[in-house]
Amino acid sequence: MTETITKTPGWLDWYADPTKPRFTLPEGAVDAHCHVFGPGAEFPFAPERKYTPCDASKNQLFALRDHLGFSRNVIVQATCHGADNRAMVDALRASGGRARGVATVRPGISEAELADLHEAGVRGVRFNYVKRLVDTPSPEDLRDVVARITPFGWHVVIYFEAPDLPELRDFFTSIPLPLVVDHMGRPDVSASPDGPGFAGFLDFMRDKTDVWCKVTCPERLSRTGPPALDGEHAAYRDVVPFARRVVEDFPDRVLWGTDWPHPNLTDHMPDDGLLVDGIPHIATTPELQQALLVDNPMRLYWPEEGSTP
Ligand code: 0GY
Repeated sequence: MTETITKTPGWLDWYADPTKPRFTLPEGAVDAHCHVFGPGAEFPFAPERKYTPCDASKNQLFALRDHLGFSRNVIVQATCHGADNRAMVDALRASGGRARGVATVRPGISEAELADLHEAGVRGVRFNYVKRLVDTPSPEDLRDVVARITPFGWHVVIYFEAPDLPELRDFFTSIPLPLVVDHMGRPDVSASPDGPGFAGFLDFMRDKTDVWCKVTCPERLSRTGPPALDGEHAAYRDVVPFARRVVEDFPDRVLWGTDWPHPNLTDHMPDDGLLVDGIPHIATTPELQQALLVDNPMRLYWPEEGSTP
C-alpha cells in the first residue's frame, strides 16, 4: 500500500504558470540554485526532515528551465531529502549533461560513493546552518567531509543566516576549499546595505578570496514584497541594493538561481518569470550579466568546457 504523503500545513505549491520573462537571458545561462522534491512516491522524503513539501519533479524543473530560457541547472540537495541524494542524482542523470549537482553527505562517506556522485555530475556538498531546517552540523563533520571531497575538486555550499556569521566566520575561513554562500547569507534587508551587518558579510568575501555568493531569493528576504515589474521598480526592490552591491564588488564570484520550487514560503509564491526580470536590476550591464549567468557558473560547475576569459 502506498503511504499518503501530507504536505506541511501552509506549504505553498510552486507557481504553475510562470510569466515568460521580458529579460532575454544570455545564451548558455545557468540556473545555479534549484531543487527537486521527490516525487515522494518514488523518492521518499527523509525521516529526519523538518518539512514535507509538494512534489517537484525533474521533468517539471526541465520544463521551467526551457520556459525561462536557461540552458542548464545546478540542482542543490534539499534538506527534505536528508543525505539521500537519489532524487537529485536521478535528475542529473536524466539531464543529458545539462545539470550538475550539490549533494548532502555524511562524515565517513566512502571514496567509491563520492566517485559515483561525481560521475553523475555532483561537484559540491552542502552544509546547512539554518536551525529551522536541520540539526546544525559539527565542525568535525564538515572537516571530515572536506578531507574526503578535496581529491574530487569539489566545493562546499553553505547556508546560514546573517546573525550567525560572526560566530561561524573564523571556522568558514579555515576551510581550505571554495565556499559558495546561499542567498547572500540571508541579510536583513530592512537595514542599510552600507550598515555593519552586510559590511561584515562583504568583508568575509574580501577576506577569503574563494568565497562565492548566490545573489538569490529576493522573495525570501524581501519586506516590500513582489509587485510585478512596472518599468520603474524591480519586484522585491528592497533586496536589489544588496544583490547589486555583491555583483559589482565581486563580479567573478556571483551566481544566480531561481530557487524553484521555493521551499517553505508561506505568504506568497513567486512567479519565476518575474524573478528572471529582476536580473538586469542587479546586474546592470551585459558584461555583468554574462559573468553572473554564464561564465561564473560554467567555471565552477563545467570547468572542462572552459569559459570566456
Ligand atoms: C533554499 C531555502 C530553504 C530550504 C532549503 O534545503 C532546504 O530545505 O534550502 C529555506 O527554507 O530557506 O535554499 O531553497
